[in-house]
Amino acid sequence: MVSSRRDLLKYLSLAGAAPAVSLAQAPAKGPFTLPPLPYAFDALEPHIDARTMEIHHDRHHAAYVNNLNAAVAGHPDWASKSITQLMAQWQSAPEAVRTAIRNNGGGHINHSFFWNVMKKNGGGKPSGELAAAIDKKFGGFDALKDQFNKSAMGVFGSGWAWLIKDGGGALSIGNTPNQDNPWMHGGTPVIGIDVWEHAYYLKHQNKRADYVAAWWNTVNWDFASEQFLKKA
Ligand code: MN3
Repeated sequence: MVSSRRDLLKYLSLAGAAPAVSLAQAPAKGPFTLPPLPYAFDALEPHIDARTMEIHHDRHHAAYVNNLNAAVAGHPDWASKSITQLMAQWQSAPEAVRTAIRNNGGGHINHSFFWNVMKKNGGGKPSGELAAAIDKKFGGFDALKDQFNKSAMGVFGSGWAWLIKDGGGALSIGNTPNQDNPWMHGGTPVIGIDVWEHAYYLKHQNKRADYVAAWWNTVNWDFASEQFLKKA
């Protein structure tokens, strides 16, 4: 039992561990890098709190990047692929690193997308061609929200809910477990929400529905429209 700080330092020293543990992630060494958050940590307040954003970006996303770089180290053919190529091809990765590429590559691309699908003073409604496509497919924005919320609430454990454009341009709503994502299945996400508890627990504890409801106030519909209009 370690009973004091001095004992702890002695214990860590004896165990060969570094006595000072920095909470900040070391810069990634490898082909993949952590993109900066495109706004301040507190930009999404009060809907998503600054502390959650800081931990989520600086630690969780950083860890996915570091672990992805570690996974492709020693596999130059995989280290040279883009993140979307990794997602499309992960099942043919060497068995020793396949799961690491799936989970950490997924974590990297999902979070890179997630930061951009939110913005300060976001929310409101989609417009233009995206709004027209949503009306046609779902019968209106409220119906889309209802179906998307059900999908987000239907994730058992950790995962994501998405509005997806498939290769033929059709919209659909679906969810994925863990860090799996539409890029793995040939789709393009239009919007997506992280429903891992780390995305909301500090502010909303176990109340995922409250977080999902708050999240709609952050959506960057301009970014969503760009994704929808992208040529496959
Ligand atoms: Mn997350």
